[in-house]
Amino acid sequence: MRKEEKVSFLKDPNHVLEQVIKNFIQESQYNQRTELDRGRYWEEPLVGFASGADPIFYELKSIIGSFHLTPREVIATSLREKGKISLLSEINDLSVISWILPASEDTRRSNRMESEYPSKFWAYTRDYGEACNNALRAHVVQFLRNLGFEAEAPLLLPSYQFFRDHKVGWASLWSERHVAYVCGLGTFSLSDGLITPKGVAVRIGSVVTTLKLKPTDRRYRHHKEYCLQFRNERCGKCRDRCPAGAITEKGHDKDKCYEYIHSEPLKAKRVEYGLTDPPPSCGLCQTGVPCEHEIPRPDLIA
Ligand code: B12
Ligand code: SF4
Ligand code: SF4
Repeated sequence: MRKEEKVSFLKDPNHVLEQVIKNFIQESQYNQRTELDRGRYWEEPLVGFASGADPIFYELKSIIGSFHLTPREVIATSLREKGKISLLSEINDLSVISWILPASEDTRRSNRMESEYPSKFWAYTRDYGEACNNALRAHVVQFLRNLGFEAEAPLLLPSYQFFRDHKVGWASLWSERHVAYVCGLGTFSLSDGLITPKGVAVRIGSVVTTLKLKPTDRRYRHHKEYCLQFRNERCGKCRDRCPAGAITEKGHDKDKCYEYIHSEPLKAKRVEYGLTDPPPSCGLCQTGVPCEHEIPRPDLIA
């Protein structure tokens, strides 16, 4: 980075980081759907920030479980894995960067037309679109490290894992939906999906850093505020879309969802699509619903 660029970065690091993330999605080969056609996996991202000391990160230890890492624990794990844990006592400021990658219009349209299996575009987005998300995580980390800050993408830590917890069921050491919620990017829903201003048909990424950043305002007062069902609007379209019966008035049954997306017919479908050892996908509850690509309004219920 040239001297003038560094000065502009230090003046408004939030803006520069937002541009770094948007430029990556605009320009990176990883976002080209070359495996299928000339399309793109992701549309322009949304970016949000939080202070690493935001009290919600500590509340997540009770909302999710004591295993859920705070931003400080992420940096401590990162330093420990690099044999540099002695540096931890020198660290005061911590911030979290979160981004939303909205699925492209044609991917959403194709999945909207399905009622049993994910469309080919959706299944490829789960594989190659997430590989693009991983490349973006590594890119943001490297950008910050080159400027002399500590930075880590929790999902790239060798010790990162997801598992079935006895209290909350399927969970992980770092929930990117909860982190995006803290960064002002959206709220949860009846289907469990995070509804953002670009809808629910998205994937999420995040990085923790020692750079001080201005937190994004949270424009909601309840963690399910954007979902019509929780605004007394009676929607439940995601429930009708789920082929596994995993969504009811009570919410999302993670075990039923997990079993369905790991079932033999879905595996066979992915093989038919040409994906050899693919991670599972479905996302029917995230397409063909009023929250698909925006914060839903009551008049969007068909
Ligand atoms: C485990 C996992 C699963 C499990 C369980 C999902 C779940 N509900 O947690 C299974 C296998 C079922 C699954 C399925 C899918 N997944 Co998944 N999965 C994950 C993973 C690896 C970890 C999630 C986690 O840690 N959850 C923690 C638990 C505790 O969260 P929870 O139970 O939903 O939380 C509830 C409570 O905490 C509650 N809550 C109660 N009180 C309070 C108070 C406050 C203040 C707050 C904030 C919340 C809160 O709110 C939540 C909703 O009720 C993440 C990647 C990651 N590391 O984040 C991806 C992730 C959640 N999956 C994702 C996707 C896209 C999918 C699928 C569409 C599959 C696909 N790709 O086609 C389906 C969708 C299922 C659905 N309806 O949500 C995306 C989510 C996108 C979005 N818009 O939300 C993620 C974030 C991956 C990514 N990096 O983008 N997944
Ligand atoms: S489809 Fe309706 S009920 Fe389901 S998450 Fe979206 S807004 Fe909420
Ligand atoms: S991902 Fe599929 S199985 Fe899981 S809740 Fe959504 S529609 Fe149902």
